[in-house]
Amino acid sequence: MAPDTGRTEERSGRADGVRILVIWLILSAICMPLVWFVWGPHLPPGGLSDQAAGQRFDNKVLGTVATPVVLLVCTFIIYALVNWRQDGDDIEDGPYITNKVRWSGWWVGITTVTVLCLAVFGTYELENNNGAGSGSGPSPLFAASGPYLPVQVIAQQWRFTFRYPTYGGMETTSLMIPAGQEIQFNVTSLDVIHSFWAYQLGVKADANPGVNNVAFVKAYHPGKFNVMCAELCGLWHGAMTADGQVMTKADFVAWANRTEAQEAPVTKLLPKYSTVYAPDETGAGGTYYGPQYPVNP
Ligand SMILES: [Cu+2]
Repeated sequence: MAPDTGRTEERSGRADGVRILVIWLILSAICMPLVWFVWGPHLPPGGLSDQAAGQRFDNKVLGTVATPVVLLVCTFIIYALVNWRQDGDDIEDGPYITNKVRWSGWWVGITTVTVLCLAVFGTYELENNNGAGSGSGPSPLFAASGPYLPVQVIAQQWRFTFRYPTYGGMETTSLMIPAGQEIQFNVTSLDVIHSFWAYQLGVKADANPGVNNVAFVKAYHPGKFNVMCAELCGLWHGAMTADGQVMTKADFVAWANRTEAQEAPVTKLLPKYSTVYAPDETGAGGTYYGPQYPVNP
């Protein structure tokens, strides 16, 4: 009797396996296109810039690859709950599964290849994003070509300010950029480590004191975006936000010229524009703003 039972169990086990496989394949065939075509266009961070669109593509790829993995786990769990429930109070452990070397091999092999491919894909996409996510320092591996507008992002506890070296080195508290033009962000800090995160632009770059971290972005069309700090930097880290706006080129030039003239009396009190600021060297009185400025509470 014993050998017969074993063979019957093996046959029914195989039938279960085939059923799980078929359910999984059907669900994957339905859900993968849904993730790519229906959910994909709504994935963050949106499509305001070249870099944001690139990150949305990455999220679509990762989401679509993750779908069959999630479905396999869910299918197996639900199938087991429905079909292999043990009735009654006498609950015992099932038989141990041993000597399934081939299955273990497939499992380890497929998951290893998947993870390694995603690691290569992710690293390439991060670097190929013009420094918008890789934090490559002053010279990103892939830099934007063509003329670009340099904008400096200065982080400090707990505020971002923005300097425009081509507009007299003026400093503003909101980040304005023109659409349709490459922008070169030069990100630095005056004190601790912060992280400049312009969410809808798809730019996140660490702001380190004494380092010029360069990231490029090209916005497609006018629109608003949020700037926030993405590195826990002290008590008011959560309040370290700024407004951002993409303007048409003409509007931007008009705004920049107007602001440069307006701010001229203040700009001349600032340290000379530099890619990094060491308090002792460039900041009057040992601070960026100098003793003539009131200290913020
Ligand atoms: Cu911060």
